[in-house]
Amino acid sequence: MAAVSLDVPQIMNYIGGIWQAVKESRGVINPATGETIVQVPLSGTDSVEEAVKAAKKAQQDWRLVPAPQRAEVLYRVGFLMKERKERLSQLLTMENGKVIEEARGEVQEGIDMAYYMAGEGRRLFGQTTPAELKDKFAMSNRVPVGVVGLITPWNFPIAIATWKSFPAILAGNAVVWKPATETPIMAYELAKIFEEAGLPSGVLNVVFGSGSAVGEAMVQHKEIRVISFTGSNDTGRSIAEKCGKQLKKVSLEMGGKNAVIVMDDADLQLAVEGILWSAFGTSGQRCTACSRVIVHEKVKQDLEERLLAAMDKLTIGNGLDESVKVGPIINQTGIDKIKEYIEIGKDEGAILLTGGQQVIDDDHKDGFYFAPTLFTDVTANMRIAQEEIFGPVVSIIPVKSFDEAVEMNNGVEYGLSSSIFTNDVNQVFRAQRDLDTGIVYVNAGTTGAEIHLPFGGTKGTGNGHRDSGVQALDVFTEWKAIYVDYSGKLQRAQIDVES
Ligand code: UN1
Repeated sequence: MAAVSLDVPQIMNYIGGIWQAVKESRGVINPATGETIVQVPLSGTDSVEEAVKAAKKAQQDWRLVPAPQRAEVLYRVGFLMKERKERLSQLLTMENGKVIEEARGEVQEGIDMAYYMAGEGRRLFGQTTPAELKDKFAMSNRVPVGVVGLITPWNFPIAIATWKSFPAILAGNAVVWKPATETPIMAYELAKIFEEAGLPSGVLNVVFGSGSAVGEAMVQHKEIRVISFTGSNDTGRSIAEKCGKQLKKVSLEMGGKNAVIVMDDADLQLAVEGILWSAFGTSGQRCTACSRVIVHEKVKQDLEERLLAAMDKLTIGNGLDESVKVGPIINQTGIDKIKEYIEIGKDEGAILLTGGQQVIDDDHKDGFYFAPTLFTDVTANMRIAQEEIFGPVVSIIPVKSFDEAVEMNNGVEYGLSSSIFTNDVNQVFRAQRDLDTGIVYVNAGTTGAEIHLPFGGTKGTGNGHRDSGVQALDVFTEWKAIYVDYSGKLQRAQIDVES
């Protein structure tokens, strides 16, 4: 299956352009096989200190490099990623478990982001606007904030890293990045690509380690002026509190409890395909994964039967095998959390139609596999209808009308993604207006965001910021307003205005 291997036995930090080993490390497990594939450094706060120093120094020059030239580096990063797409994809499957087709999609998302953000090097638009006084010029533009801290998750170890690092670097910042310890290979490969693409030393610094050591040191560091985080709700909230005390800008991208709504006029077979792809792709370990199906009662039984038939055909296994549709869960802790929710669902009175178990037969016993699971007759207030499970578990919730479906969709603490299957144009337009999520799909599942649109959610999913899209630049820049008075005399705004 795997044709590629890492060219180092141990992953190293990348600080000030130098690859550095640290004393402590931990094994990284391939979730499909249980094998240790590489060692990841467990750095201390001293590494963060060093990375911030290197970043601060490098940023002084980097901010003065014209943005179109900064963009050249990103174009080269994109080319190199494209050249290595297959290698990166296989390594991604090995460390994260997602099936190879999805891994290729994720790497492509990073390539897209490189080209898109590189294009921003010739835009980075500000505004010019009339001034209220004669012989006076007014404009605004974006300036980098300085040193920014990125904390990225294991479920999209390369795409999310590109969503954050590319706009940060393009805008003239220097970066200190803590990737998830479960998936350091993508970070190592991306840092190597940046190095080969000619990024000046110190503009990107990668420090591997735990959230409690490295993450905490980044959040508390005075010189890091922005933290951009994707991960769990609890960690995000705690980061926000700490950043709030320091008046540090923080961008949070957290959980979801995303629903597919299936109306009674929907193309049911299409809905089944959309649900399958968005619920069981990445084994449900996406912030955007569908974990609720809100279905009109008239088509509930039909939909259930079709879903069960389709789920029966899903092959579970090592994602490097092209025929496998559902890969492993990231680790045993992930499995345990899913198991806990299965019990909660049963206790709450939901009906388990299929799945609900870890897969531990001879072919799967060394990895961490969980059977695609379908609950039905779930009601709004059950915990399985409210809380993020991060696994291949879907709850069917019957409703009687469009209005009830919208209310059900919105009645959760999260607001990342939603979807509706219907052929009624009036329902389509009402849905896109009324579904309280940052992303809405019509006649498609809840996953598949494209990188040139803003990615993020309402309510408990985040704190109002967006990853990717041109909006990502708002996280990594400050707005500066500039007034040039060429009248040769003192002109006082608001006072010397002729009326
Ligand atoms: C995530 O789940 O954290 O829209 C990111 C999607 C992908 C990105 C998901 N393009 O599902």
